[in-house]
Amino acid sequence: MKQGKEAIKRYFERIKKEKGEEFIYEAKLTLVGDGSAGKTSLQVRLMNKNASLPKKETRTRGIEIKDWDMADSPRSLFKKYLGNDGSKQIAHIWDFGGQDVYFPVHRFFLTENSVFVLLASTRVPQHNFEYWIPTIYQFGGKSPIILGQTCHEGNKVSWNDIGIYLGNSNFNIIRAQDPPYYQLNLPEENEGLDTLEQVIKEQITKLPHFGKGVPPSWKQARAAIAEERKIHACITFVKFREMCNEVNPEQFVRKEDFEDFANFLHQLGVILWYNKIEELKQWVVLQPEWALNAVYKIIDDPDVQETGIIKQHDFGRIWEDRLYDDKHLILKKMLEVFKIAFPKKHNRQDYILPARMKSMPVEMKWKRDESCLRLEYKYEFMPKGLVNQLSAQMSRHIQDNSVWNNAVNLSNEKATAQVEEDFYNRKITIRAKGKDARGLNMQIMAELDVIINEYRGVKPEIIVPCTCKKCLNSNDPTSFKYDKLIEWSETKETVTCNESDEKLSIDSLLFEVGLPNPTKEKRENRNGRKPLKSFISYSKFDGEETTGVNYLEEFKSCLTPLTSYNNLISTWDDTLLIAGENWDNKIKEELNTADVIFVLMSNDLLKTKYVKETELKIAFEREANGECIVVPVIVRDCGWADIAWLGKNNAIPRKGHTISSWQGKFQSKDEAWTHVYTEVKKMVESFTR
Ligand SMILES: Nc1nc2c(ncn2[C@@H]2O[C@H](COP(=O)(O)OP(=O)(O)OP(=O)(O)O)[C@@H](O)[C@H]2O)c(=O)[nH]1
Ligand SMILES: [Mg+2]
Repeated sequence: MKQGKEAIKRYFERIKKEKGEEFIYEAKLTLVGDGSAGKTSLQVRLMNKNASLPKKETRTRGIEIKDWDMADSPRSLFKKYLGNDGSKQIAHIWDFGGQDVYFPVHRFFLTENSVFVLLASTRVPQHNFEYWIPTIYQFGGKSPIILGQTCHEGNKVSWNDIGIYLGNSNFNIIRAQDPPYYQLNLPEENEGLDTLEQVIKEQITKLPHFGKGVPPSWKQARAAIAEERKIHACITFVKFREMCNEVNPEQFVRKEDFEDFANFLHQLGVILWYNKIEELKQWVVLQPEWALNAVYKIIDDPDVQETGIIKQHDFGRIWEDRLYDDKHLILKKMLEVFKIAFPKKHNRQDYILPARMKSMPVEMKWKRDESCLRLEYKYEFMPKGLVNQLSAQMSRHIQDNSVWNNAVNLSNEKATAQVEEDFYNRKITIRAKGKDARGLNMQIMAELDVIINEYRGVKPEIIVPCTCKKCLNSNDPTSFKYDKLIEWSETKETVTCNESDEKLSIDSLLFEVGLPNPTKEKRENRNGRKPLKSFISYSKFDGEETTGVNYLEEFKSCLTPLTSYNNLISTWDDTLLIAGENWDNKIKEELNTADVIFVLMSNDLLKTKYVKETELKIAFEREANGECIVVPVIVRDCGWADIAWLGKNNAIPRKGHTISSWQGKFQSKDEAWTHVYTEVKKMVESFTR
């Protein structure tokens, strides 16, 4: 949000500086829906009303991106929305194969600020919107979704079950009048096409970047990129910078000048640039089809399909085309980062492609087992392939190649676990046994949390099965919702099993599976004291985008045992500001009520005006009055100690050491953070005593 605001500010500065603006009318139109839904048919007819439709047997393999000049269409309803400055008005139509083996690739190319058309055919009874709509929302955010029904043999069908999506304000579904979706019958003289085309165009004009003025230098650089992409599919970010700089050396100077422009092109659907992904941000893909089709080639390869394994020599064979010369590394990184495939544990040259693996055979499924811990995650909307992503994330722990497209067996020295996805019942079951079953369970839950956090609005309900004697041997045990157990634990200690009438301790039920019990932690919190309140002062320039490390998040994670586990201290920083809140007031309020003020020290922090004049000023005034303590945490090298009123404070980690240059002083960066943790813990304990 903050980054967004900064980017907008820079955008206006640029236009002012360059004394004028030019217009780029380009947008990304993404066609989605199951195989044979009619996506390619819509794409060809939008571009040419008389084009012949694809034959039934022709499936789109991989992805096709076509540039549709929207103003060129004879019945164009489009010109009326635009002033005509002679620019072309292009929608980059992304049309991809809808078969479900391709599903893992979606997170790769569904992006924000695109118009989505979601099609389903009346030929099949299922529209599969329970997958598509949340998936679009997860990666496309509030992008508009237009629902289209392709009427097979003219059959119109009532979709009575879509109220749940229309009623959910997260999903930006564009409603037709009645029915609330658009019906199409292209073979019958393009029935419904005009209306759909008009809605698509209306939505494109409403996209935030469409037809907005851009600095003239961007238009020049856009043209240079168009030329370059004719020659190269993928270039380094360094080369991208050089190109922009060559086009206009005065306007492309700072890091942000290149990054803002690259982000803009990514949203237009012109390039792929994954700026938030460390391993990929050094590359700019000028031809998105090149990267996506390289991945599709792997998925579609008959040998790989057979085994689900990509052998080292398969890469050479599948990507033998000169197009892929010297780009194998980045393509493999893409497979890994998007968790489509991952290296094998003992032979890291070979990769596993879970989407092409077989389902878990019945005999491999764990039987009910007394010593087995069990836990279920239930979803209202479940993203596909969560367990595949977990397999990728925890590949080091996969037990003897026991990985399937819907399940995985994981192990550490002291325990084994089986994680199974039941997509149709929207649940994931984790079972664990062995000496440290609880520990392994906790590890799996933590990894699943990381994966789920990448999906907007997906929050599973955690179900804890009853562990009374009767339920342990039953196929249908009583189960308790985790949230309910927490709620009950505030007023009572036990729950009763409906089946056996046995009483079970809530604390033990949760402890056994490794789930936290915040109520218990609160209860146990020494002397019932309230947790200390802390404020974190930091610079946003010490974040991922500029330094490659998010110091604020790393600091907060190192405090987790003190914060979320033991409730001894709480933290506040300005990422917790709510949209619309008066930020200046709120920051001052938090500063004035904090017991501890942490200052994540760096040159960027010291030079921030607001930090100097407000945050540090209040912090040291309050400290001088004995109202709080100020703790400098030195994240990056800087001369903080020479500032008189700062230098007298004891800083962490050890004097003279910083997190950014931990080498030589600590074994690892983790050790540096552990040192910070220990010092903060000592400080908290001295308060509590
Ligand atoms: N009756 C009818 N048939 C259509 C319509 N649109 C497409 N079809 C037919 O449906 C079949 C599949 O259409 P495609 O456009 O290839 O479907 P797709 O969604 O691109 O499929 P994949 O590429 O496999 O994902 C073709 O035989 C089309 O002629 C329509 O509006 N009405
Ligand atoms: Mg197609």
